[in-house]
Amino acid sequence: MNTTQDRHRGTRRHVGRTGALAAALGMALLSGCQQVRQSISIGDMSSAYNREIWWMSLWAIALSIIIFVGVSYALFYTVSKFRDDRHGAEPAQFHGNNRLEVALVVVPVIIVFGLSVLAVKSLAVVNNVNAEAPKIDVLGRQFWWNFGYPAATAAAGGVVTNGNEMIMPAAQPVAVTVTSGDVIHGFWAPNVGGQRAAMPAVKKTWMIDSDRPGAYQGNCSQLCGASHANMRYKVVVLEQARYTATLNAMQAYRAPEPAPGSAEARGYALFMQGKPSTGAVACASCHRVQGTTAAGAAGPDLSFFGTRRTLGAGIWEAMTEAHWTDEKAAAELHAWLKHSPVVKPGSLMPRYDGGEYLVQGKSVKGGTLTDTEIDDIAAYLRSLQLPAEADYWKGTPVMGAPTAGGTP
Ligand code: HEC
Ligand SMILES: [Cu+2]
Repeated sequence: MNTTQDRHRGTRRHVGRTGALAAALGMALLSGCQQVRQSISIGDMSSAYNREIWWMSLWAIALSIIIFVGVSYALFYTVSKFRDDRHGAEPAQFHGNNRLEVALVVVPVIIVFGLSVLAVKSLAVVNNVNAEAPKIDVLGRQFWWNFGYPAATAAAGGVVTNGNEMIMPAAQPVAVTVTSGDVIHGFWAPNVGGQRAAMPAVKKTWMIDSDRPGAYQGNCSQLCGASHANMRYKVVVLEQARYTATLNAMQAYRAPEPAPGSAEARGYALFMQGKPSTGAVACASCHRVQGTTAAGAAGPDLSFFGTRRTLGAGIWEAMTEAHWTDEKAAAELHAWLKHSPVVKPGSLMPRYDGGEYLVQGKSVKGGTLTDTEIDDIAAYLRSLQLPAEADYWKGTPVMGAPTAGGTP
C-alpha cells in the first residue's frame, strides 16, 4: 500500500534527544496501524461556509489592527509629550473632562457594536437553513457516528443510514442536524464548514457545503471519553449526479443473500444469532443491516460495510482499491471483531475472545468465537457492498493525502 505515512511527522523536526525519543515513541505507537496523513483546514475556500467566516474574520482583524494602532499611538504620544524630564513644573490640576469621558464610552460601544454586527450577519448566513436543501441527520455516540438521510426511504424499510462515512453533494449546501445519543460530542469537519456540539436531547441544524468533490476528514471536537481521539469520520463530497445515483443505490439496496454452505452464509448465521453456547452476543442486536432483520442501533449501521474504507470510526483506514481483502486490512478487521475494546480503548462492542472489558465502569466478560468463525463473519461483512457504480470511494481524491480511492 502506498498510503503509509506517520501523522506525527512534526515530532521529527525537533533536534536533540527528546525529539528523537518522542519520534521513536510515536513511531512505535503507530507501527501497529496504518493511517493516511490527511490534512484538515478551516481555510478551505471551496466551502461557502468557510468563505463567509474568512471574510468576517478579515474585517474583524482589520478593525482590531486599526484599534491597536490608534491606542498605541495615543499611548506613545501621551508618554512622550508629558515626560517628566521636560516638565519640571507640576501639571495643571483639573477635574473632569466630559468630552473625553463621553468619547471613551461611545467609541468602544461603536466598536463592539460593529464587531457584533459582523458576527451576527455571518451567523445568520451559516445558520439560515434552506428548506429545499438535502438533509442529513448526524448522531454521535461513544465513539462513533451514524449519518441518516431522512428523505431517503429504503426499499427494504427504514431510512438510509451509514456508519462513520457521510456522503453529500458538491456545490449544494446541505442541512445537517446533529445530536448525541449519550454524552456531548463535537461535529467538526472543517473543510466543509464549522463545528457544532452534538448534545443529547438537543438538535442543531446548520448548513455545510463544498464545491470540490473529495473525501474530507471529520473529528469529534469535544472530549467525550477514552476514545475521543478515535472518534473520526469521513465526509465524501460527490458530484451531483454521482451523489444522486449513490443515494438511489443505497435506497434500493438489500443485503445480498449468501450462497448456502458458503463462509458468508455461516458468518450470516453467527451475525444474526450469535453463539449462545459460549455467550457470544448476536451482532444483529446492536447493528443494522438493511434488507435483513438486523436492526440494532447500539452500534454503527453496517449495511454497506464492504464498500466502507474505515473501521472503528477511523481507527483503521483501508483507503485503497483492495480495501478489506488487503492482507493488513483483513488482519485489522479480524482483530476488531475478536476484541475491539483491546484495539480501541473504551469501545462498547463486546469482546469475542472471552476476555473482560469495561461497560460503564463495570467489568463484563465477552463470549467466544473461534478464529474461523470470526473469519466467516468478516467474509459476510465484506460481502455487504453497494453496486460498483455506487462505490463512493472509487476515484474520490482523498484531501490532503497523496492518494485517491482507486481508479474511477
Ligand atoms: C453490545 C452491542 C454490540 C454487539 C453485540 C456487537 N457490536 Fe459491533 N459495534 C458496537 C459498537 C458500539 C461499535 C462502535 C465502536 C466504536 O467505534 O467505538 C461497533 C463497531 C463495529 C464495527 C466497526 C464499524 C465501523 O463503522 O467501522 C464492526 C465491523 C462491527 N461492530 C461488527 C460487529 C460484529 C460482526 C458483531 C458480532 C460478532 C458485533 N459487531 C457485535 C456494538 C456492538
Ligand atoms: Cu466524541
